[in-house]
Amino acid sequence: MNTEPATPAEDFQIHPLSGAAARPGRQLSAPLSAELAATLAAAPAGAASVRAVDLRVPLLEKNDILAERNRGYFLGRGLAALNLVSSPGAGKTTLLERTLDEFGRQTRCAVVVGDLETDNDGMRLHRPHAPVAQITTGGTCHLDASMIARGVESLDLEGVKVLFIENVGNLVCPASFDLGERVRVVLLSTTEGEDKPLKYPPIFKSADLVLLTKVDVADALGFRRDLAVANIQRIAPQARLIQLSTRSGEGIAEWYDFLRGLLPPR
Ligand SMILES: Nc1nc2c(ncn2[C@@H]2O[C@H](COP(=O)(O)OP(=O)(O)OP(=O)(O)O)[C@@H](O)[C@H]2O)c(=O)[nH]1
Ligand SMILES: [Mg+2]
Repeated sequence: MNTEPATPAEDFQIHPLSGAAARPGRQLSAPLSAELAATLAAAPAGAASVRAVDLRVPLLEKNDILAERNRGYFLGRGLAALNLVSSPGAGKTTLLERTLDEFGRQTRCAVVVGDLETDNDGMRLHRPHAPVAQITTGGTCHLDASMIARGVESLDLEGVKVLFIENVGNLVCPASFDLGERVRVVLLSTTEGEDKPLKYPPIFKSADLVLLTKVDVADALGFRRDLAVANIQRIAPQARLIQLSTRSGEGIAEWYDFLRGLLPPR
């Protein structure tokens, strides 16, 4: 069960100066500091103190416990679980469609796919030979370990060797949420620009594998692959890097080799 407070999109607006999201009627800093100043001024000298409480900690601790449970479950079943994260539209579903049609013919795969709304991706990924579960988070910007546990429960995992988890398209929120995966795969597409690893480092720092996707259109876009590679290697030196295009097929064999490397020896 998701314990995060629901925050419907309509509750947010874009602050015109900072570009940050703020709730209507409560601007980001000025009224808050005025409130604080009034509280401090009203309190007798030395009686008022301000304490920052990080409310995310208990939520993440609970998630980490559930993620370890998932990891043990996957390990026990001999299942390699991969968590695919990226900004919206980087090509996760397209890559998984092709992967199920090719790699998935020899090796039984399953998918859990998360989106804010719609089951479009689940429908795209539906194949008779690959069980798929769609999770709609209804506003939450990432999957969490309990959602995965429930999604997996609904699947027939008999004979499944590889579980793909397609996370909600978002380059920020999924970084903090371990799902119990063995491999975290971060996709960066050429349509996003070379600088994204520098601007959104946490997700890249948590990657085991970075896929630079849509390289077929790199030249047309004036996208500098060398610069993107340098940025990825600077922020995520721990991660393996594969440049690929699901459309042209470049790098796809390397992706399948990577997947085969996760399978237990025969
Ligand atoms: N040129 C090119 N386009 C691609 C490639 N892969 C995906 N696309 C296109 O990119 C768009 C988004 O692809 P999706 O696979 O839906 O992206 P996604 O990451 O699953 O998107 P969300 O689930 O919404 O986050 C689609 O129009 C795809 O056809 C590729 O290798 N080359
Ligand atoms: Mg998708």
